Formats: sequence, structure tokens, C-alpha cells
Amino acid sequence: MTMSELPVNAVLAGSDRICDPLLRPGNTNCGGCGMSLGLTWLGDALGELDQKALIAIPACCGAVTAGAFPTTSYGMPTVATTFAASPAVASGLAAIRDVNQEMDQVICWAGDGGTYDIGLATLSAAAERNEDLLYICYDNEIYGNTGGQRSSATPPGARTSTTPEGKTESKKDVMSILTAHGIPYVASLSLAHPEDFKRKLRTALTTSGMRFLLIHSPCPTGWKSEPSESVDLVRWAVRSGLFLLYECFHGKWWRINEEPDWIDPTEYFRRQSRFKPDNVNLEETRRWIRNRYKRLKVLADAFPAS
Ligand SMILES: Cc1ncc(C[n+]2csc(CCOP(=O)(O)OP(=O)(O)O)c2C)c(N)n1
Ligand code: SF4
Ligand SMILES: [Mg+2]
Repeated sequence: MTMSELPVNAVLAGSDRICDPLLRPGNTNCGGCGMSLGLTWLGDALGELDQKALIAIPACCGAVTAGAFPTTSYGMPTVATTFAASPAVASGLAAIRDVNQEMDQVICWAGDGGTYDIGLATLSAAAERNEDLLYICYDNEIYGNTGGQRSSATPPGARTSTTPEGKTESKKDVMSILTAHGIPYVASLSLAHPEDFKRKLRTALTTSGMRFLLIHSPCPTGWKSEPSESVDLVRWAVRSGLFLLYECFHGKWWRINEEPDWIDPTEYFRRQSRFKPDNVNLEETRRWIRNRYKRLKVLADAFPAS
């Protein structure tokens, strides 16, 4: 194949590597978007394992990433689904794959709105059936592509277009919901911990049955933060205990992957204009952090993953 015969955007800028990455250059993701790094590492992991994927994406920024027909920023086949239905569509894709005796991964790539909120019923149904698919939620804690409304993943105190004074409810614990389904693999991932991130991708891509990954995904547009600080912010979240890195196998065996060093979370909030100092109850936040960690530690000590 000559260079001119390559699909649109298939040549990585500044390199003579000829390939078709999962996320092609020239996409419209905002600078500092966590999705860009997450999709790139997912594409790398698929490449290293010599796997291909069919990807189902509900309405979300990830669907916008594809761009306008007839071009696409995705280097693998993608289906744009309705907001609530990506696990149901992916279940269908997986069934057809199996009938055809093909080996492709079926992957859902979904936002927190599509996962914690409107897609929760179809996600739970797919998990209960233990569908052979990988579900990845990039959690930017907001309805990003529709202008920044709150979701049930939005943390307390965050100002959004529908919570102008700061959200009063706490963040839904979607990891506990998924682990309660007893599916083979559930893990939380941080872009500030690339080795752990990539290992979990490999584990998920080499496990059968339903797998669920939760990525804490910085969104400078919604978080009103500096794009260059995206990775620092999610690192702060792990260090302070706001975002716990752990994995759970079959709902039974647990492992904490990174112990928080209990750094003060204040700086995490200060660097994002979505939080106003008065809207964040630091005492309540510290209590929430401590309680969630304690509960997880009890599980990880009592039922350690081998
Ligand atoms: C039934 C339905 N309700 C509302 C919408 C409008 N809508 C499209 S995407 C979206 C928010 C998506 O938020 P999230 O899943 O967190 O992804 P993000 O935009 O943050 O990437 C909404 C409200 C829709 N497409 N369908
Ligand atoms: S709005 Fe947020 S999630 Fe959407 S592309 Fe921009 S940075 Fe990424
Ligand atoms: Mg979102």
C-alpha cells in the first residue's frame, strides 16, 4: 500500500510509522482531554495483543470524537448507539461475533452519563448475563458534550450548568454496583498511573466474560481547569484518596493497587474553577474518603486477590 492509498489520518503526524491507531490524529477532542490518552493506550494495548475491536459508543463526547461522516477519527469499526443502549447493542455485536466464530473484542466506550445514569439498566442487564464484552467508562464527572450538566458521578460541591451553586448529593459508587454483579473483572484506572493502567487493560483484554473499567478522566472544559494540569489533577485525586485504585475479581477477591498518601485534597479543588471554596465541605469530604478506604481495605485484607 502506498502512502496515498492509506485511510484518512492513518499516518501519525511527525512519524513515518504506517498504521491505523484506534484514535487517529486530527480528532476534535479538547486539549488535555482524558479520553485522548485513554483511547490511545487502549489502541496500544489492542495492538500489543494483536487484537481488533468492534466499539459501541453511546451519545457522549466519545461519539463526537468520531467526527463527521464519511471520515472518522476511529481506526476501528464503531457503532454510535442511543444514550441508554450501548451495552445492549454491544451484546448483539458479541452474539454475532460468536455466531461467526470471530475473535474481535467488543468494547463499549461510554461517558459517566451513559454509565451511571441513563445506561445503568442495560449495563446491569449485560453484567447479569455475563456478556463477553469489555465496558469502559471514562468518567469526566459531567455531561460534557451537552454543555456541562451534572450527572450522578459529579462530586459534591461541583458547579455545573444544572447545579450553579454546587451539587449537594454525593458521587454514586458505580464500582460497588458493578462488583455486586460478580462479573469476572472490575477495576478503576488513573491516567497518572500508566503502568497500572496498561496492566489493567491487558488483564481486561485477556479475560472472558463481562469486564468493567472505570477511568477518572479529566475534562478541562467541564472542570474549568488548565489542560496542562490534567494528569496532575487525577494524580492528586489518587494521592488524596478521592479516587481509589483497585480491582475486584468475580466480585469476591480484591486488591488495592495504589495506597493513598493522604495528601490534602484542598489543592485538587483549588485548581478547578468548577469548585468554589465555599461549596466544598472539606470535613465531610475527608470523612467520605476515610470511610470508603476503610471499607475497601477490610475487603482487600479479608479476601485478597491472589
Ligand atoms: C435519551 C437522550 N437524552 C438526552 C440526550 C442528550 N445527550 C447526549 S450526550 C449527553 C450527555 C453525555 O454525558 P456523558 O455520558 O457523561 O458523556 P460526555 O459528554 O461527558 O463525554 C446527553 C444529555 C440523548 N442523546 N438521548
Ligand atoms: S468536553 Fe471534556 S470530555 Fe469532552 S472532549 Fe472536551 S475535554 Fe474531552
Ligand atoms: Mg461525562
